[in-house]
Amino acid sequence: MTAQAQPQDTIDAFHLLIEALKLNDIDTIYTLPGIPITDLTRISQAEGMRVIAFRHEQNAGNAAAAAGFLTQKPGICLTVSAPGFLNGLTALANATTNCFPMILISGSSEREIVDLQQGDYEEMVQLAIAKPHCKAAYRVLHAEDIGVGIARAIRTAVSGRPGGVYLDLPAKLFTQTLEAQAGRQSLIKVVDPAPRQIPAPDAVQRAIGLLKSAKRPLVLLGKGAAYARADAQIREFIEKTGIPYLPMSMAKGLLPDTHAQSASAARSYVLAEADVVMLVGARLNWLLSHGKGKTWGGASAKDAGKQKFIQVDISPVEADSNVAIAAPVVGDIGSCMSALLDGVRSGWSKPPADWTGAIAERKDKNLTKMAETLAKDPSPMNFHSALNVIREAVKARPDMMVVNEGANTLDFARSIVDMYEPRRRLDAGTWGIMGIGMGYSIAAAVTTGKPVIAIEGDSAFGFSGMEVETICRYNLPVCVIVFNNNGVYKGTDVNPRGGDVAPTVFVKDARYEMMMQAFGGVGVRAATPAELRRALDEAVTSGKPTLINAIIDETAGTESGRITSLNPSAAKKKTA
Ligand code: ADP
Ligand code: TZD
Repeated sequence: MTAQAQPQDTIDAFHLLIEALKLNDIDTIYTLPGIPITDLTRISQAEGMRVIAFRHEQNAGNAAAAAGFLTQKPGICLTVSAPGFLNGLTALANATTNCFPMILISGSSEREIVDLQQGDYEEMVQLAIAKPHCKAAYRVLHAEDIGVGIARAIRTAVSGRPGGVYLDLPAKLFTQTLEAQAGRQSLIKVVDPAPRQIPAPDAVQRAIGLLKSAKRPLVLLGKGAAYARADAQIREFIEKTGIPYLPMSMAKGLLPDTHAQSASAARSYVLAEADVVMLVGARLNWLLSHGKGKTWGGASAKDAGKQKFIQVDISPVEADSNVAIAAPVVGDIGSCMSALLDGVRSGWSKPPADWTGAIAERKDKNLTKMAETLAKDPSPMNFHSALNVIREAVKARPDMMVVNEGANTLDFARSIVDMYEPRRRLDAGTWGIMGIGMGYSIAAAVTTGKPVIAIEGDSAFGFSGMEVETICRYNLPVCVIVFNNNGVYKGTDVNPRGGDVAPTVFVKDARYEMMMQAFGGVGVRAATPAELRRALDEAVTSGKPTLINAIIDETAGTESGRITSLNPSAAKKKTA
C-alpha cells in the first residue's frame, strides 16, 4: 500500500501526527512496523520523514535515545502494542535513567476491550505500565488533541532534566479525520522547549567562595555537561581557573583527553585527595562510588571523605542524594557555567603548584606505564593491543563516533581510547546496560553522518547483533569490532560436572564476521593488530558496513571487568 489518499478538505490522524512532529523539527522515526502503526510508518516516509526500521523494538528505542542525546531533540521510537511496547520500554527506561530525551509512541488496542479485559489482539494497559519508567505517560483519544499530545511529550522530554516520555495512541485514533484547516490549526509549535534556567546569584557566589578556598580543587564533568552543549563555557572555565578535571566516560572529548589539565591518568589519586570537587552534570551514583568510601579517601567503605562538593545540575533534588552537597548550583549548565565564569574573571589565583605538580607526576608515571603496555604485541591479541589500534584510528579521525559496551571491553576502551571532540562517545551509561550497541551506532550514523566504530564485547554484541542487517539495509558507515574472547568476561570457565559448557562460555572461535557478510557487508577476521588496523582503515575509508571479528586471548578478561567487587560473593568476602 502507498500513502493513503485523502479528500482535500480533511486530514486524518496519521497525517496530523506527522505534521505535528515535522512542525517541531522532528525528521526521523526509529520503528518496527505492525498493527496498528504500519500505515503510519509508510505515510511518514511518503511525507518525507526518515524512517529507520529495526529488527527488534529495543534497538529502535535505543537509537531514539541516542538520537535524543546527540541532537537535544527527543528521539522518536514507534512500536506496535503490548509486546512491541514492552520491547521498547526497556529503552525508554534506560533513556530516562541516562537523562536522554526520547518519546516512545506505541499503538494500543481498543480501550473498551482492554479495560474489560476481554482479550483483544495485543491487549495491555500500556499507559499504567509505562508510567513508573519515564517522566510522563500521555494518551491521545481524539484527533483534535494530537497537537497538544505531541507538544506535551516534547516539552516533558527536553525541559528540566531530560528523559523519556510515553505516548499512547489507540488504534481507533488513526481512523479519525478532521476538517483540514481546523486540524492544522490544532497543532502546536513548541516555543522554547527547554527554557534556560538561570542559577541564583547567591548560589553561584557560594560555589565560587568554596572554590577559592580550595587547596586541591577538582572539576568532574558528566554526560549532562556533554548533553548541554556548553562546550565553550566549560573549556573556558577549566582553562581560566587552571583546575584539574576528570571526565566521566561520555564527557570524554568535551576537552581533548590529551589536555594538560586532564587528571584521568591520575584518577584514583585526585578522587581521594581533592578537597573541593565541582560536579558538572554528573551524579554521585555507583559510577562514582556514591561520593564516599575509600575511593574518596574515606576511612572505610561507608565513610565519606574530607572533600566538599559543589554540584551544578538542572535537577534541584539531585543534591544530597548520597552525600552532603555544600554548594548546589541549580540551573542549566550553559547558564551556570557562564555565571561561574563571571565569578572567576577577576581575583582568581590558579590552584597551588604542589597539587597540580603532584597530579602531573602521577600522570606521567601512569602514562609511561600505559605506553609500555600498549607497545606490547602479544599473541593472541589482548584487550590492550587491539584497543591500541582503535586508539590510533580515533586520533587520526577525531570526528569519528565511538560506541562501546561489554565489561572488560568497556573498561579498557574507556581508558585507552582517547576522545578529542564533544559527544563522540556513547556507552553502556548509568545502568551499565548491555544491548545498546547497534541501536546507538545506527543513531550515531544517522544523526551525524560520521563514521562509527562500535567497540563490542562478544556477549554485549549478541544482545543487538541482528541489527547488522539494518546497518547493511541503510548502508550506514558503521564498523562493528567484536572483541571475541569466547564468552562473557572471558572464555575459560569450566562446568565442574562436565556436560553443558559453563554459563559464561560461548561457541569457541565463532565467525561473527559472517553475520555481516550474510547481508552484503564486509566481514573480516583479525587475529593481529596489523590485520585489525588494515580492516579498520578500510572500513573508515570506504564507509561500508563492516564487522571485524577481533580474536582476543580468552584468558585476558577479568570477572565483571572493573566492577568485580559488586558481585555478591565478592561483597560477602569483603564483609566477612
Ligand atoms: P555521568 O554518568 O556522566 O556521571 P549522569 O547521567 O550521572 O552523568 O548525570 C547527568 C546529570 O546532568 C543529571 O543529574 C542531569 O540532571 C544533569 N543534566 C542533564 N542535562 C542538563 C542540563 N542541560 N543542565 C544542567 N544539568 C543537566
Ligand atoms: N544484561 C543486561 C541487559 N545488562 C547487563 N549489564 C548484563 C546483562 C550483565 N553483563 C554485564 O554487566 S557485562 C556483560 C553482561 C552480560 C557482558 C560481558 O561480556 P562481553 O565483554 O563479552 O560483552 P568482555 O569484554 O568479554 O568482558
